[in-house]
Amino acid sequence: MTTATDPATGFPALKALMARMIGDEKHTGAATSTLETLWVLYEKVLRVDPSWVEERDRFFLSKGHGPMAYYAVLAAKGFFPADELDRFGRFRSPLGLHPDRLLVPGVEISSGSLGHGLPLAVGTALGLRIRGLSGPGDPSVWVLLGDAELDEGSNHEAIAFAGRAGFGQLNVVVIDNASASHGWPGGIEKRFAVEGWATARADGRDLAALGAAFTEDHPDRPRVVVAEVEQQLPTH
Ligand SMILES: Cc1ncc(C[n+]2csc(CCOP(=O)(O)OP(=O)(O)O)c2C)c(N)n1
Ligand SMILES: [Mg+2]
Repeated sequence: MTTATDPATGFPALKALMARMIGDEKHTGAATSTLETLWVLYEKVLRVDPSWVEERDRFFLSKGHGPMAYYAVLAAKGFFPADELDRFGRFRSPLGLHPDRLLVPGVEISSGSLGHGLPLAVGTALGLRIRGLSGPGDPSVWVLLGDAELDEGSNHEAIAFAGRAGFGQLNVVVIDNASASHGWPGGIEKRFAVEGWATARADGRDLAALGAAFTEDHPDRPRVVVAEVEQQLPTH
């Protein structure tokens, strides 16, 4: 029997972990928009744990501003002690306002400057293929982008190349909170589809819907899932 005082586990436990991060964080909206997606990825999809073996799946948080949900999920999954969350953003804390791959266990790329995660992921998929690691059971590569991040032109070269190269290992999640000022509203999937990607849209707050969307097979082409959440007006 559980009581009201038992500590929460699983997704509900993230709330308490998020609450430990306080201070001058400008991007709380951006951080919380990724919570369900990150949880489903780390709980159900990514083959990654603190042992950090070479055969692990790769996850790149490209939208590096507002990393609180990322840190909460990494702590929940044992990459570092949850006590670190109490020093989030403080002097000499490894948990900076943008993730640093040299300081935070479990972080594959340093990010914060938008527009780099997808090109890096495409290069990683190419590298895995060259090494003969692009068959069934070989590492998958996942990237999380923001809708307004697609305003960065670097993404569009990467989308075109990945589609043409048919990287079935590559998976993108775009968190769509209708914050972009350049791209056509509602047009995110079309920009990927025209380059040969498989596409899907899911409710970004629905754990089961995200789980189903993230586990669809796409052996010969990359896939994007647009995870739709409530609108967040741009903070920049
Ligand atoms: C190269 C670059 N240009 C500008 C910024 C400033 N910036 C920080 S957050 C942001 C908006 C990003 O929007 P989106 O990717 O949709 O994420 P959201 O805040 O909606 O979660 C911008 C432009 C940046 N971090 N990097
Ligand atoms: Mg956005």
